[in-house]
Order: sequence, then C-alpha cells, then structure tokens
Amino acid sequence: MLRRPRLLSPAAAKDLLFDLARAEGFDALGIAAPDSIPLAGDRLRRWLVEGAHGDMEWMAETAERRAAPARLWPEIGSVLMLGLNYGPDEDPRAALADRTRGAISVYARGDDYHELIKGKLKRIASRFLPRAGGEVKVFVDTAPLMEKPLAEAAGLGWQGKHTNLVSRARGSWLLLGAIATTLALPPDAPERDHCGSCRACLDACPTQAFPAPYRIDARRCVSYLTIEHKGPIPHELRAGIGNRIYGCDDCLAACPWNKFAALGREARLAARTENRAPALAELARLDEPAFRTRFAKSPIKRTGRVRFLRNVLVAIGNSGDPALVPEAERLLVDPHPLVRGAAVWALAQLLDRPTLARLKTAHAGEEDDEVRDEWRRAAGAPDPASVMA
Ligand code: B12
Ligand code: SF4
Ligand code: SF4
Repeated sequence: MLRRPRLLSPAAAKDLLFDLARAEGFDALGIAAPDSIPLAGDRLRRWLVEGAHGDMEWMAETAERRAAPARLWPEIGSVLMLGLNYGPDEDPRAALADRTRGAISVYARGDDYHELIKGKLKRIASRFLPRAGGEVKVFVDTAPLMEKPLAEAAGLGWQGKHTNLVSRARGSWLLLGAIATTLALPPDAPERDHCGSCRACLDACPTQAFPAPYRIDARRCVSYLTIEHKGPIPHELRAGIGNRIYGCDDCLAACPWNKFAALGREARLAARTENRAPALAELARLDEPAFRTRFAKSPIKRTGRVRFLRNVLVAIGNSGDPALVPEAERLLVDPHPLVRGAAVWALAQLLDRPTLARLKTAHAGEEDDEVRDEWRRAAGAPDPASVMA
C-alpha cells in the first residue's frame, strides 16, 4: 500500500486531530509515543502466567502483539488516546439495594459503546487522513492494544489501584479508544498517580478480586464472571455477586475522584429506563427472540441469553425472595445445562430441604453431568430455613 506523504507539520497535524476528536464529542485527549509503556508488557506476561485472565484465551493468544504498540503495527509513529465520559446520573450502587431486581453496570445500560466509539473514530480518521497524510488505524477495546497504560502515558489519567484509568477531571467514568498513525506527533506528558494512601476501591470489591493494589485477578471479578466467563460461576463466588447481573461498578463508584465527574453527554450511552433496575422475574422469562429484542444494540446481547440467564439465576438465588421460586423452577427444564444448573443452585438458596428433595426426584432424569452435580451439592447444602431460624 502506498503511504500518503506528510502534509502538515507535526504540531498542525496534532491540532487537527484534536479538533476533529472534540467535534465527535470526546472529553479527554492525548498523544502517546509507541515506546511510552515499557513496563506494561512484562506486567501483562506476569498476569497471564498467574492465570489471572481465566478463560479469556484471546488475552494470552494476542499477548506478544499486545505487549507493545509497535509489535501490533511496526510502522506506528504515535497513538492518539481518546476518552469518552459516560458519567452516570445516579450512583450505580443504588441498584444493589433491591435484591429482587438486577444491577446492570453503567456502561451496559445504554447502547454498545464499541459500535458507537468505533463509528466516531472512523469519522475522525477519514477526515484526518486526506489533510494530514500518513496511514491510520482505529481501535476500541477488542484490538490487542493496552489502552489503559497508553492513556496514562498520553496524560488522560492514571491507572488507579483498581487498575482502571482515573481522571482528575472525570473520575472513573471514561471509556477509551485509540487512533494510531504512522505520523510522529508531539507526545503529551504522562499523568502521575494520585491514589496516595486511599484504598477505597480495593475495600469495595464484593469478591476480593484485588490480590494487591494495581493488580486484578479477573477470575474473581464480577465483571469477568458475569460477562466473559463461559461456564458455571464458581460456587464460592456466587453469594458475593449479589444481584449484579452484568458487570460491576463497585470499585469504580467508590473512587473519591468521582466528585469531579460530570454527567456523560452522549445520549446513546445514557441508561435506558428498562435497564436501570429490571425485575429479575421479567428477565428470567426471556426466551431467545425476546432476549435479542430486549437487548438489541446493547452490549448485553453479545453475552447471549444463556450466560445472561445464568447470572439472573444467581441473583434470584441471592434474592431471599420466595416469590421468585416459580421463575427458577420453570428454568429447570431449559434446553441449556448452564441455565438448568444455575436454576438448581437458585432453588437450593430459596427452598427448604424437603421441597428441594421432591424437586430433585422429579428431575431424576437429568442427563447432564454438571447439572447432576449441582443437584448433589444442593441436597448437601444447609437448609435456608434453618440458616434463617
Ligand atoms: C481484559 C479486560 C477486562 C477484564 C480484566 C480487567 C483488567 N483490569 O485487566 C475484565 C473482564 C475483568 C474487565 C472488567 C472491566 N472492564 Co475491561 N477491559 C479489558 C481489556 C480488553 C484489556 C485490559 C488488559 O490489557 N488487561 C491486562 C492487564 C495486565 O493490564 P492492565 O489492567 O493495564 O494492568 C496493569 C496493572 O495491573 C499495572 N500493574 C501491574 N502490576 C503493577 C505493580 C505496580 C506497582 C503498579 C504501579 C502497576 C502494576 O500494570 C498493568 C499494565 O499496565 C480493556 C481494553 C483494552 N484493549 O485495553 C478493557 C477495559 C480496561 N475495560 C474497561 C471497563 C470499563 C471495564 C469495567 C469497568 C466494566 C464493568 N463495569 O463491568 C470492568 C472493571 C474491572 C476492573 N477493576 O478492572 C475499560 C476501562 C476504561 C478505563 N477508564 O480504564 C477498557 C479500557 C475498555 C475501553 N475501551 O474503555 N475488563
Ligand atoms: S468490577 Fe467489581 S468485582 Fe470487579 S474488581 Fe471492581 S469491584 Fe471487584
Ligand atoms: S478509589 Fe482510591 S485507590 Fe482506588 S483508584 Fe480511586 S483514588 Fe485510587
């Protein structure tokens, strides 16, 4: 491919890029040099060696390219890092109070940000290229690029002890995107760490997913467990999940820097009313077509009905509400074993042992090994009636 010659000075090209990005509504911008994250590769490798990525095999498969931007694209000259503020209009932890309803994380209450940000990045790139020259590539989330350390190097914020990027101007609520160019543009100064002695995010985690400050074990993170993890959720983590049915914001919401956060301006990311605190009973009734319609354009659609219903059933089990028993009972005959197994667990949290034993007998024909194992465990678990007594 022929590369276009540089058409503007580095400073003028950077100004143009920033103007175009602001016009698309981005709230935080900065340029990082490709060699600006020298520590990130080794830290990523260590994380992978520890197995902290769980079953996100794609993180391990792309590790070599992910470790440094120049490995992903050898011709890279600089990276524009962009942050889009999605500050919520209420404290997302409010949704944790009513256990008969599900808590959906802020980023997933509106439209899928991947599509939205990618569209914006492509428009910026198509306007930049003919006027500035070079080549460009755009990235959001799914490409093997370490967006948080790059954003820190570009001065958008710093990686807090919860590992996400925190901004003094926006708090925790920035979604990130990147535009890489072959042009060398003047880099911005990196942001420094402003966590100090604070550890609010570490203490807020419901499943103790931080083995140490600045390090996360994704296998324990509710976001991983409810969105990325494909199998049954480990038993020892189910109670901690509470009513979080898609992602988690507890560490983000705990950060004191959120006092400077502003309401997100992007209407398509704003919470849809039906996603603020949906009734678990409503969600448990979604069949495949209803699920797809309900979550069209939402990131939840990508996780699929089966994993989503698994999450809803864990929340039903944690609800303490006997009125939800019929919802879980109906799902004992769902075609998918992941759903059936989660339904068994939910019922074991809500029913007394004799009633559960009768149900077990009625479903003695269960053929899936994992679901049978759930029945075995359920029978041996303490009776909720005696626990409450
Ligand atoms: C994999 C992934 C996940 C995984 C793993 C999370 C993680 N922290 O790595 C899971 C599924 C758990 C996840 C969850 C979430 N994610 Co996510 N995720 C990613 C993804 C695809 C890759 C992140 C990555 O490279 N991880 C590998 C680890 C090793 O890298 P790291 O997190 O940068 O780790 C650094 C620190 O550990 C630090 N470190 C390690 N040791 C030490 C020691 C010391 C002394 C120090 C100082 C530092 C340090 O250095 C490492 C390298 O920089 C990015 C998109 C992207 N392409 O970057 C989005 C991304 C990070 N996710 C994002 C979001 C919004 C979330 C959630 C908030 C979603 C939700 N509400 O449920 C949660 C937050 C959970 C959390 N506390 O991190 C945003 C974060 C935006 C921001 N402001 O930072 C991103 C950037 C997507 C985007 N384009 O906006 N995510
Ligand atoms: S997103 Fe939730 S579960 Fe994951 S680390 Fe943060 S507080 Fe813990
Ligand atoms: S809560 Fe405290 S420790 Fe965690 S990221 Fe915010 S300032 Fe840093």
